[in-house]
Amino acid sequence: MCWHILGAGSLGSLWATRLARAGLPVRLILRNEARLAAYHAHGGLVLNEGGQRQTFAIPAQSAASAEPVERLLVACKAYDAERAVASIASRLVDGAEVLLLQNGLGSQDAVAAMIPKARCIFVSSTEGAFCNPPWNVVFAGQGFNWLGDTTQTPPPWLDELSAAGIPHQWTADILDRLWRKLALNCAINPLTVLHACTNGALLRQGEEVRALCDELVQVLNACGRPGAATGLHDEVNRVIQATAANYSSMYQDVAHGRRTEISYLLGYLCAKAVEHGCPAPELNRVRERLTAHLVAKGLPSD
Ligand code: NAD
Ligand code: KPL
Repeated sequence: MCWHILGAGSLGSLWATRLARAGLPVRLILRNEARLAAYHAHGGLVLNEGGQRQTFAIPAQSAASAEPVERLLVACKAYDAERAVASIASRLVDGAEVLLLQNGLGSQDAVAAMIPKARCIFVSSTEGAFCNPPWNVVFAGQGFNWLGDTTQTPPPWLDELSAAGIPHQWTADILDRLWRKLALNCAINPLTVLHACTNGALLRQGEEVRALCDELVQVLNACGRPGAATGLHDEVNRVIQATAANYSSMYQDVAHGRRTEISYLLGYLCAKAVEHGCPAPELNRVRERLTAHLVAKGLPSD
């Protein structure tokens, strides 16, 4: 069965090139004819891994193609996922498998509601990649991919991921994993933007980090996610230390003038806090400061 990849950016290209390298059938779905022409002019995707560059002439098509889609990896940003899936929804066969790679929460449910006949599988990824220049993906950080859905039954094709060297594990508690990553991102990323600093420099903002973690634990518990709340502050400190020299993904988005995924991180969390009657003054204050910061920079605040 063919892997269709919707969104040939950083993670989409990283998955596509590794699947293609393993000899698996892959098709890129690009937004429109202009993107398709640009891709064809480039002649394929380049994977840059450990200083080695390899080009893969992966077949591509635009969203307007009529080819049926049985297995789809959605590798767009959270704010683009719903519109991107809508653009190919009529091509999905009944029972199609749709892997959702988006960070944060909220976009997955929106996509799943739109395609009720598909099996939506959520992915939480800690791998790191960036594209520079376009169609050239740099594999920047080893990580892991947790996959899961509501049926709890692993799909039979996980061995294809093993063959492609994509580190992964099926998990029965994918939502806890997504909530946990959301909480880590909410504790670290906004502060790195507001203090204009590396993750490691947050060690000097210990009180602020602790206050956020305390509230995050309360919200996670109120939302029925105690598994994602356990030991959160310790893990946040471990991540800050382990990634001390790095700039968070949100810091990098802002630094490059790109839209952030704030609505699917702090925005989602603060909305859930309201829904569950859980006051979260610190989290709301940080969200407001971040929103003002984005507006001042001329960036979307949603
Ligand atoms: P990206 O911006 O590099 O790639 C997204 C791609 O989707 C772009 O090429 C864009 O043109 C394409 N796209 C947008 N709308 C489209 C449409 N309608 N049709 C077709 N293509 C469309 O983003 P990314 O860094 O790969 O991130 C994807 C998701 O993975 C995000 O939610 C991100 O937070 C998450 N993530 C990324 C990394 C990483 O290292 N890059 C790590 C972990 C998680
Ligand atoms: O995932 C991250 C990011 O930068 O988005 C870490 C390194 C965990 C910081 O929150």
